[in-house]
Amino acid sequence: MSRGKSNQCVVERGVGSPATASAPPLPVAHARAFHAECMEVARLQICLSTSPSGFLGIVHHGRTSGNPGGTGAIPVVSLDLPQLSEPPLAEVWTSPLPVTYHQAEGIHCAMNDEVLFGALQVAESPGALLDAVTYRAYRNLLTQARALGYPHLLRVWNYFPSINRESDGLERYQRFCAGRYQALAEGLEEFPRTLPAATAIGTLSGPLTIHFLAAKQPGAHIENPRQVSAYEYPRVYGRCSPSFARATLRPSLSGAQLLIAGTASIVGHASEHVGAPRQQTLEILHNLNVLLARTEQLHGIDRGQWLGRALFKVYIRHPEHAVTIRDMLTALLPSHAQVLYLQGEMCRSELLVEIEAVLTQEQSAGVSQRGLVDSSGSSATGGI
Ligand code: 3EB
Repeated sequence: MSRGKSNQCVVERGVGSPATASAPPLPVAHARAFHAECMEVARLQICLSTSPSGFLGIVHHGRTSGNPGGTGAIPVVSLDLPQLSEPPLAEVWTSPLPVTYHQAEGIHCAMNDEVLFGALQVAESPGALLDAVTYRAYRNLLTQARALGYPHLLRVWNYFPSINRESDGLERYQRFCAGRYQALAEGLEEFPRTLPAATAIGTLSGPLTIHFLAAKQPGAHIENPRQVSAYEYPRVYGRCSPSFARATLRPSLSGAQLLIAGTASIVGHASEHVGAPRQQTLEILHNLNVLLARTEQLHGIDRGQWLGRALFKVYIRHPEHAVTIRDMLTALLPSHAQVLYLQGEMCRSELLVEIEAVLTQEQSAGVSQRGLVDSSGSSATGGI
C-alpha cells in the first residue's frame, strides 16, 4: 500500500477531506455525456434490434434471465436482484454522443468523447478469498480505464452474493472493503478525495459483478454533513473503511448530473431504526435532502433544479417490506422520477433498505417550492 501503515485502512480525518476543503474548480462539459433510464425489457428488445447504436450499457435484474442475447459489443450486466414490481424493467445507459466499444482483460467498455461505461464479472473460485478477488478486479478496472483515457472514476456499482456471511473469520463485505481499499489507495491519485460514489449490495447468487462510469475529466465528489464519510468510519465496522463518496457531481452546460451513492439509514456512522423499515426509509430521505442542500451550498445548484430525468433504485432486504416502502416512496419521491424496486442485501445486516439515484438538472432550471424529496412526513426526521 502506498500510504499509511500497512495495517491502517481507515483514512485519517482531515487529510484532503472534501468536507473541509473548498470545492476545486471543475471543468464544465458542453453536453450531457450519458442518460440513465428504466425501460420495459420488451421495448428494449425492439430498440436493440431496430437501432442498436448509442447504448453505453444495460443492467438486467432478477433471476428470470430471458435477457436479450445478441447485444454484441454493448456491456450487459446481469444481477440476481429480483425486481419487486411489474413489468420487468431494464436499466439502460445511453449516450447522445457517438459510442465505441472495447473489450480487454474481461472488461466490457463503451466509450464516448466524455465517459466510459465498463462492466466486469469475476467468479470466486473455490478457496479464493473475496478480498484478493476484489483487489485484482479493481486493479484491472483502474488500469483499463486509465489506459483508455478515462482516469477519473465517477461512480461504481458492486454486487456479490452472501454479503453478510462470514468467510474465514471475516464478513464478506469486510473482505470486499479490504480488497477495494487496497487497490484504490494504491491506484487512485489523490485518494481519498477522488473516491467515486458507489453502491455495494448483496445479490442472491452470481459472481462479483462491478460496473462503473469513468470520465476524461474529474467530477466533484460530495460528502453528507449528516454522515461520517464512509472512508472515515471507525474501525468497529471493519479494519478497512468503505472506499466511496456520498455523491459525484458532473457539471455540464446542458445540465449537471448528480450520481448519488447507495444511501442507508445511517446518521453519523450508526445505523438508525433497527427493525423499522418505514423509519429507515424516512431517515434515508432526510439524508438525501441534506446531501442536496450540501450540493447547493458547494456548487450552487438548488434542489428545485433537479427536475430533469431522475432514476432512483431502491434495494429492499425483505420482499415483505416492499409494499410499505413502495407506497411511501410513491408519495414522497418526485412524480417525474423513475423508480426501480429490487430485492437485495445491504452491507450491514440491520439495514433493511437503501436508495441510490441519478439526477439531472433541468436545462431551463426553474425554482420549485417543494424539495426534490419530501421527508416532511416524519416528525422524527423533519423536512429541511
Ligand atoms: C453506508 O452508508 C451504507 O461499500 O460501496 C452504501 C453505498 C453503503 C456504498 C460501499 C456501502 C457502499 O455505509 C452502505
